[in-house]
Amino acid sequence: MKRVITYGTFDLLHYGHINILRRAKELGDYLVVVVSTDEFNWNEKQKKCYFSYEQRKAMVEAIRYVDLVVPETNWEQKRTDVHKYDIDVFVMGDDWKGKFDFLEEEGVEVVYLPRTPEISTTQIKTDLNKK
Ligand code: C2G
Repeated sequence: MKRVITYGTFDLLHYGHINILRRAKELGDYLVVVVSTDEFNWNEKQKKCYFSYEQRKAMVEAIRYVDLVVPETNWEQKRTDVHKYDIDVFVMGDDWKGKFDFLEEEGVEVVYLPRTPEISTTQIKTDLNKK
């Protein structure tokens, strides 16, 4: 049983998110998705989510590739999460390339996957504001 983990906000869930979750699951048998809480998003990423953590959690849980959704409350938890959830592979989009290589020290394979171009939550909001 190869266990994969990935992190994100997943606000205004879109096909770019689905693409990375599908590819992350293809790297193993079990996918843990760590979704940023509202407080973490606001305090650490200056992101104001449209959907609350509970709403974003429910949507991510509904995705066929996802096996478990847990909260992300701080930047530091990755080092312990990979042991807590017995992770083999850590996956992020390549906008994070290099940022989490330290997790290899914890015996985890670190994989950065190409982002889906042209789509982002910011782009969706911008386009909707134009209408
Ligand atoms: N993503 C993607 N293609 C897009 C948009 C997003 O592949 N067009 C990927 C990102 O690279 C990331 C995941 O989808 O791996 C979630 O993206 P966000 O919800 O924007 O998450 P982010 O704000 O990057 O938070 O501790 C890590 C952070 O929680 C990551």
